[in-house]
Amino acid sequence: MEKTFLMVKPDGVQRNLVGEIVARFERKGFKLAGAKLMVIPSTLAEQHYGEHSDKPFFGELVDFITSGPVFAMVWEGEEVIATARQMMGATKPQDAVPGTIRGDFGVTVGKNVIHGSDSPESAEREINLFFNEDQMVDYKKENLAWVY
Ligand code: RTP
Ligand code: MG
Repeated sequence: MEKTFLMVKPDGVQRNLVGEIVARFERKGFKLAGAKLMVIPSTLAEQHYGEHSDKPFFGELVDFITSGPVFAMVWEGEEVIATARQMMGATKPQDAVPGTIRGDFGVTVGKNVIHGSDSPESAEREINLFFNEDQMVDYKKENLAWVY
């Protein structure tokens, strides 16, 4: 099953949005495969955002993402990579449609609450950067016959 890397950014953690964001992916029907609260070391931040290393905002981006705890997650499900990007909304909050996470909570492009892998290649790369195999859990959702 497809997996993606999602992360509540430092602004989202500061604004108490971890539960709200986790709840959206749970309600959608995706499965949480790994999660941890962590402060990203700058070497990891530079690797994670390596594709932006020549952009003028790179320094700011690395400073921000390392400025406080993030909530890093692996989510699993059919087409989870593209679907999570839809649920996140556009990078710039002014372009993000209401109902999306960034549309509902994002304030500025630099503080846009959530990160999500943008392709299968990024997802594999980012999951491997942030999670060891033993930090992810492979399990089945039960058939909840005892809920009535
Ligand atoms: P992310 O990687 O964080 O999930 O965001 P994204 O794919 O929607 O956007 P991306 O193009 O990968 O940009 C990464 C992050 O860099 C910041 N950014 N700042 N000042 C600017 O013009 C600017 N442009 C991008 C944003 O925080 C964006 O999420
Ligand atoms: Mg990106």
